[in-house]
Amino acid sequence: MKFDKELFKGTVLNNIKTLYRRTLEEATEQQIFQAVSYAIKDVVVDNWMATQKEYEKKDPKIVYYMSMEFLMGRALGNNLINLRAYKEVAEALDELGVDLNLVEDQEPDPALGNGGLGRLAACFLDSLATLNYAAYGCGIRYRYGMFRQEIRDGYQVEVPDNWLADGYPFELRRPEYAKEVKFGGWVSSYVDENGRTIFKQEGYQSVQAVPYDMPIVGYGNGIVNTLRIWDAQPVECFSLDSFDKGDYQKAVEQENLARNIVEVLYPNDNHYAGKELRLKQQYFFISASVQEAVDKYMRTHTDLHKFHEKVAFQLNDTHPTVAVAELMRVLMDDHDLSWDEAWEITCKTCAYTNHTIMSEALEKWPIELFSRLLPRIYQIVEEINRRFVLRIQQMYPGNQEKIRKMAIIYDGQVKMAHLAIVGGHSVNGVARLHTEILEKQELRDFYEMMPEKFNNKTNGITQRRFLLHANPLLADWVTDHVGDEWITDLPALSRLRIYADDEKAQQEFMNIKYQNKVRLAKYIREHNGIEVDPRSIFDVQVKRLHEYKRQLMNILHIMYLYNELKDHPDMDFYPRTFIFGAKAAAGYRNAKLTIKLINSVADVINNDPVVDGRIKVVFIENYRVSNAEWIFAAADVSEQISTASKEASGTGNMKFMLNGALTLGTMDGANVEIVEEVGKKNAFIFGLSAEQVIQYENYGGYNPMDIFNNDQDIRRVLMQLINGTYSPQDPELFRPLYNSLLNTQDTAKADTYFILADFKSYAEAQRRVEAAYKDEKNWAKSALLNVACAGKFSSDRTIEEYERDIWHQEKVILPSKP
Ligand code: 26W
Repeated sequence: MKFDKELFKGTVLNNIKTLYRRTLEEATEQQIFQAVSYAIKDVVVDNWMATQKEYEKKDPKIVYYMSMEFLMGRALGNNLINLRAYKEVAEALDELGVDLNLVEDQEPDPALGNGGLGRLAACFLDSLATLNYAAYGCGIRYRYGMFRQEIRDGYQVEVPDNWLADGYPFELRRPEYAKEVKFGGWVSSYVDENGRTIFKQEGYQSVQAVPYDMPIVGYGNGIVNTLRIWDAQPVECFSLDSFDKGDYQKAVEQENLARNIVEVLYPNDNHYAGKELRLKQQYFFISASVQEAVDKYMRTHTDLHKFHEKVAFQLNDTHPTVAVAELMRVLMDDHDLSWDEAWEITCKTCAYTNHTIMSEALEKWPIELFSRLLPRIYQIVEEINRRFVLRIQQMYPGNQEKIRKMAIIYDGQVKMAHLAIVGGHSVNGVARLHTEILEKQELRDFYEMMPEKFNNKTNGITQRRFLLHANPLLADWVTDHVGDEWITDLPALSRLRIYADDEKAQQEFMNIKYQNKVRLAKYIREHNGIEVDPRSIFDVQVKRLHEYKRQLMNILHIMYLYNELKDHPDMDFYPRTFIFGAKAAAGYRNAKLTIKLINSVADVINNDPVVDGRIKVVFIENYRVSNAEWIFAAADVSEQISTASKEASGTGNMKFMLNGALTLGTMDGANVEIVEEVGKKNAFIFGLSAEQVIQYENYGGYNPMDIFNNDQDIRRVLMQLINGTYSPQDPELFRPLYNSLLNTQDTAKADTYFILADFKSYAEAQRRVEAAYKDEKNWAKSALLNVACAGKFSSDRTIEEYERDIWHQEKVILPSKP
């Protein structure tokens, strides 16, 4: 971006004047944020129009990334980074006496996602734009995003996230692209003069889907793609007219439907709840997106048979899977294609990404609900199923078991994963191990029937946000040493290897880490009122709270360390700050209780004079993208301790690595590939392997009681869960956590995540961490090597693999690059 500083300053001042009738001195920080954002938007919109014009001219294939979640995080700083204008703008604002960091801090985090899957979608949009690919993100404009987490008396309290309260400067309403979406009613059919059966949905309720566009700025290439999120409006306000006709009831219902549908993001991560409104949300944004994709295609093409040459739908987990049936409906009912024609196009257009093997996450809609809400879609799914079952019978004659396991509709349920696999040409997992488990275990029957569809796409993250923006000190240091190619070519980081043994480099590197720890310590002081020592080891676990991620194992180990310190107050002990950040789904009892436990343990340990500050436990409230950036930059140890086989990939692990933290983890998800890149010596690996875990599971679990009875350290820690050590007012408070580990009635239900089985191995790995940190030079070397070896984990690499194997897009280069 050719940056005219004086012009920019003038625009900001003028924006404050026209938006608020104020001078800079009179404006609030929020008003300054708005004024600065509108000044930047002005530049972005020019590039946006130029990009879309070039797309019209070149007519490239377009990817539609369909996702119920986009965890974008703040846009202002990111847009400045990608416009390559961050430093200039910071300077210009400084001359006006304004601190860009404080301005950025005024932006609400658009948190239209839960965790990994939503953030991955955001990283992918960044990479697609940066790599010159024409793409849309398609999603929902939730009025309330991920709840804000407050901690009161150690408990999580959910507060609504009204992210639109002050107006969001980077969105653009596009009423001209509104679409009607129909729910309920019935399907009537008749045969027309050509002998074709025509289907018509009647007696339905509908809502108007109105898109809002957000610009997705590519890094330094002038490209601006679009995130299109749909708002819902009543089709028509109910009038006296409908009142007179007795349609009053229906009119009110339609208005309520529109109001409810986009009201709130479901805060469940990895847990299917089967809520009717959730299915409405899914069909709402998918129907609108599919209709628009077809309309857009038809504006410049005539032959729908070549649709898949110009359009790809990537389904982000099964949540958008009704797209398969909706595309069939639009092609057949609105555009007169035959079943076979429509089916071929649909299969060639759709592709599905699986993000979890947790069985409680599988979407299986009761046919009663599904057919009532989406009668025409249900008909189509039934026909897809009928034809698929015929195929199964042909391939495995007489094998009823195969039908039971593979049918799309079975047992009164519509199985969305099966629909996604059958209705697309590609199925991918998100890390090598995860894809192997899909092929060998979870989706084995499908893999045997159609192995050609299966492929792996190991996840990645965008270095623009998670290094360049999050960690400016390290970013500058890296650029000084190996140039700035890494910003768009992360493997270039490998040039840092030659500095791994360089003592000066090691010292500079550790000094940067120290400064980032000071920055985080300040944040913790301001937000938690806890004083932490930046010279201690920052040992961090930040991610959604889930039993399989084993935050419980982490805090139990801290309880064990505390016992050690109490027994041996003079023992050799390197000071450690344990940092947690995690939101629990609102209805997830054990997850919420684990948060309470962490805070209760923190209270006791942080205030015990015997500990004398050698252990600090901090729970960072309201973990989200914006504070994550500071946390990754400040971490020494990255806790990636899921039960092996359960974490599909993980992406936080990559963000830590890129910022020079060492992984303490199991051989799970992408940890396997991280260790492969950086070497076992530069990570701390422990615990059961995925294979061992699966073995146990297939043979009826294991008995944690054996461990409890034979290991006095573990026994003591578990007793402390139920003897009031951490809850003197209510010794029974943590009983449910204790029971989850030692359910004495049914061993198959005890410790399903193998916490006791892995505990000793984890404690031993933690001792290795401590020993390693004491050897400062070696630690610095390992940390530096982690950065140097992070090249593989850019989402740029991931996207190029999707391109090579699934999407096959051509790049669009703008004639006049900025
Ligand atoms: C139906 C409820 C529900 C909601 C969200 C089920 C499943 C989900 C997501 C698939 C959960 C999720 O975010 N999975 C994470 O996806 C990341 C990106 O691929 C992976 O890195 C994580 O390992 C995986 O847990």
